[in-house]
Amino acid sequence: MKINTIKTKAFPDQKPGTSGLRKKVTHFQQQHYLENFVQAIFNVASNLKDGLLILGGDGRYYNSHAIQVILKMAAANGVKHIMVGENGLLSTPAVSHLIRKYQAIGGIILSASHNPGGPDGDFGIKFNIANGGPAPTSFTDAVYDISQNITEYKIAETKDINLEQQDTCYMGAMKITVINSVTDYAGLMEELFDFPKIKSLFTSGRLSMCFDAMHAVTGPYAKEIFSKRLCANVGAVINGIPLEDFAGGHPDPNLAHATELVSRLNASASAPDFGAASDGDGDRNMIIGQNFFVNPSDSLAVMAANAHLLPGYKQGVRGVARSLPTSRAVDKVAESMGIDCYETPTGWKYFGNLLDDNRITLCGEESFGSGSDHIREKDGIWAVLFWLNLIAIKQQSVENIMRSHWLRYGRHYYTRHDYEALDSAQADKLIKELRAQITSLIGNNYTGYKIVLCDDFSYIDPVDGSVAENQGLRILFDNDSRIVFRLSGTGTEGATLRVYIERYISDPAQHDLETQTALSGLIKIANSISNIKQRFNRDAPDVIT
Ligand code: VG1
Ligand code: CO
Repeated sequence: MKINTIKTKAFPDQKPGTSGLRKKVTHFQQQHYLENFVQAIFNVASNLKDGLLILGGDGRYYNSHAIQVILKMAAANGVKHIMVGENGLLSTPAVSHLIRKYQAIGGIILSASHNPGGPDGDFGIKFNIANGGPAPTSFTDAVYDISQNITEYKIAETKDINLEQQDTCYMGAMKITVINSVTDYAGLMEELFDFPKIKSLFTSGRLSMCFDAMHAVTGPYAKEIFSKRLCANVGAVINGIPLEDFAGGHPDPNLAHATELVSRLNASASAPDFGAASDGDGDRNMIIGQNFFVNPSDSLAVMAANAHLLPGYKQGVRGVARSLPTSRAVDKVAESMGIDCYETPTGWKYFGNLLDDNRITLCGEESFGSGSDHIREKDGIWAVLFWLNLIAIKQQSVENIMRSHWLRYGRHYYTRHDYEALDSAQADKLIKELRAQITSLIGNNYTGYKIVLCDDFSYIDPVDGSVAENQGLRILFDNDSRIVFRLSGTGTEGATLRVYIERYISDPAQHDLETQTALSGLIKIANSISNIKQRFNRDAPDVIT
């Protein structure tokens, strides 16, 4: 096998964001762009030499091409063994599991998650380390540094590998195993949840479900787990065939994008009892009931309060964690259980140390992500199974489970307003100006709301002492309400400003308000503090979740 050393020049924009390097497909298609970044990964993860690498992606456009390139570069860089998903498919949680199960050195996941795909869509690449979790900032910074000084990369000159069937072959000295994308992951789920109990919900006709795979990676996982192993109703999985362009949609499981699922759940006559969706790479989840939406922050709180009822968590919950912008619903549960609740910056990588150090069992983010110590990623199908198992135990609807939770702990009304494709310089200026004035806001009074704390969130990791600064501007009011401003680290067009708004109401008589109405006072305050509408000449957010 011939190994070529190719001369290249650095690209200035290869700094990974919240979750890997994410750019337009056309950007990745520039000559050497993908190769430079992959070489930088191999340089930093030098222990991949003589070790195992897990490789797969969400099936979006450019996935197959990138996999062949990475295989050839891995062979040229001395990787000993690669396990790759059949047809190049592996969900993010499945990669995390495979890394742990087979003691791999790491994994490469090709995905831009919930961003649209296709030739004009987005592509992305993430690296996960030996614990199964996203590489920490120290690793991604090192990759970026190398990418800025790169002059050459190594690649084998050989033919493409057939990924269409499970098989073992060699590329030079490197072993390649094409594995079933689903089997190991489905096995793990069977260990955590009571499959016979969930199955009896379906076979006795007590529950029907609809899972929207959004033409992304979870289709094969959902069919194997929900339809085959749990015998769910006919039509339990929709949009279950992964497509390179996700049929033109955003594979983003929320009310704005999972519209087919939502209309099915709201069609009174024939509506299934339980609805769920996952994103491009299978790590996010949305849970809904008939005409009822479960806010992801609430979902985490419900999980924390009930995990001990489920087989995989019967030892109880050691502690919980949530990202800064996630509502504090889970804090209430932790408080009443007398366990620790950690507040971290946005992105799953910040949960890794807490999980490895056995400080937490469950963690989650407002962005439709929840997970546990079973792997080191958020996990969409896992969350769906968690809810199904809970329904089987409680014999209650999604709505009733949520309402009884509010009754006990109070309700956190919550919304996120996204302003997309803003001029980056203007968006940076807004954040800078807010940061400069933020402490002077303490004590300000708005009708019914008094500001008691304002800061730019910084986090000191309690396990390794690493520091993450400037993670979001937070404004806390005396009645437990909160506003957070931050810029997205996953967008590929200009800047996306996220405004997170939360209001806590314990009085059950007020648990039936429409969310945007309940939050209207705070929405006005957020705008008057930041002047978003005037600054960017926008009437309304682009996406409300
Ligand atoms: C977004 C979410 C964040 C999540 C990240 C990756 O990041 O807000 O909570 O961890 O996406 O999720 P940002 O920086 O755009 O706000 V995924 O499903 O893309 O791997
Ligand atoms: Co995702």
